[in-house]
Amino acid sequence: MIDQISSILNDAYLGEKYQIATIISEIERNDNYNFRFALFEELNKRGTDSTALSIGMTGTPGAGKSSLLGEICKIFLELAPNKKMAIVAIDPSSNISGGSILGDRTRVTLPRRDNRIFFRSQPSQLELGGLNPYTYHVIRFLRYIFDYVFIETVGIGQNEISVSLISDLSFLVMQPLGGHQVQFMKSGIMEVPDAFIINKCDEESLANSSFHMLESTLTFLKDILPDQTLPPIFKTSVVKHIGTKELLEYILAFHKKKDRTLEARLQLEKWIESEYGNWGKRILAESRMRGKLARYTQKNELEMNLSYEFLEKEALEKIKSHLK
Ligand SMILES: Nc1nc2c(ncn2[C@@H]2O[C@H](COP(=O)(O)OP(=O)(O)OP(=O)(O)O)[C@@H](O)[C@H]2O)c(=O)[nH]1
Ligand SMILES: [Mg+2]
Repeated sequence: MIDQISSILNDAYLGEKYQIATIISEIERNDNYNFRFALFEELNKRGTDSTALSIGMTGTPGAGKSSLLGEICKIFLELAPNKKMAIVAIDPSSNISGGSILGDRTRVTLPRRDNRIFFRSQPSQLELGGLNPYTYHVIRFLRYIFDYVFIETVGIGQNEISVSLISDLSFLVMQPLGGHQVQFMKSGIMEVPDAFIINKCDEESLANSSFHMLESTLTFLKDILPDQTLPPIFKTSVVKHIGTKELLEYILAFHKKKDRTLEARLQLEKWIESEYGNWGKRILAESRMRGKLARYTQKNELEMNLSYEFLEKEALEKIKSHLK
């Protein structure tokens, strides 16, 4: 597989779905280090992922995240003629089988044949707060190939945080008068989403009352919001095609990219913690303090992307030497 990366990537850049899926399947394998190393080395030779935008769409089950994304795809093809977008939908794992329980794909029709759109579904793993351990690498890969990478997840507590870590822009999707505002406040994650979407605003009166309810909740909490400014609230209806164009225009005009260096470091830390617990995290922190890993943070962005795998290797060696 590794010796074919270059030719597979040629097709992937053209939006060939089979080849993109082949690469993702390799990334999702357990023992994927060598493949990833070669893959990101090759990707970095060809370009950067720093211009791509990753967008998180989180919300309670049934809020209409998939429907919205389906609608966004259609408008995207018209509104952004030279751009490409991918969607990664993360399904909650079934407690029983560990498999995926959502029938998402039957409900939402995407313009699948178009090479500018790519869709992928990933089963989540509950112990990691809903995100598959390989989600980060999949998103990282897709950001090289696509201009916009959407991540759909069900919001059940910690999920929002995991998703926001790999999103440049994160939305919380709600239903009108769902009482989510209160739940949301209770879970103490008020500062996480960058913007809100109230979907199913099929009727104007319902839309407006929900809008005002959310707005007053946010106004009340304004002082603790990151910039102390109110995040935007979008009112949408997929059924009546209301507000979805404005939503996509907002996304297309959004240029603030998060620091990919910081993102990589946080993801590595998260991974080390899940594999080796606090002990592993401590070793990682100690070796960084000693300057061993400092060069990681000093590299420029292009080299940076490549060096997640370098850093991972270094961290593992460090940990293994402590195990001896
Ligand atoms: N009335 C109305 N129904 C909608 C709207 N958007 C979605 N729905 C319906 O809401 C239901 C759930 O929609 P989905 O798009 O599957 O919601 P989801 O948030 O992706 O759900 P999960 O992936 O299961 O968490 C479906 O029956 C949709 O047809 C809308 O704007 N108005
Ligand atoms: Mg869905």
